Amino acid sequence: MSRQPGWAAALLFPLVAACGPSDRPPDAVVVVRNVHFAPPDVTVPAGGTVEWRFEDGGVLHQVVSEGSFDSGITAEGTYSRTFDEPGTYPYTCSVHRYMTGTVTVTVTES
Ligand SMILES: [Cu+2]
Repeated sequence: MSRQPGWAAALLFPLVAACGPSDRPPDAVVVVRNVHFAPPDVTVPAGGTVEWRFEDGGVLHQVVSEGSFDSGITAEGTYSRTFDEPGTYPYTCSVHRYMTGTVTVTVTES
């Protein structure tokens, strides 16, 4: 008689590994490059996440929407925000006021 206790670990490990918070991809990605948001306008469902990636060779930028969200001034890395409330969220860069974009959050059917 032989027992194989290893099967349970083999089954469970991929599930656990898939549950890490960083493994869920954002619903929209905005690349900050060439003093521009690309794309400037994104749409996500309610509960969706937008990720901004600062890839402008050290140029400082800030993603800020008054009263809603604020990445802080940064030159690199990423900033993510989850939008639970449907609506339109215009944002800008405090360093370059002509940099503007919009996040539109749509109502999801339940
Ligand atoms: Cu900027």
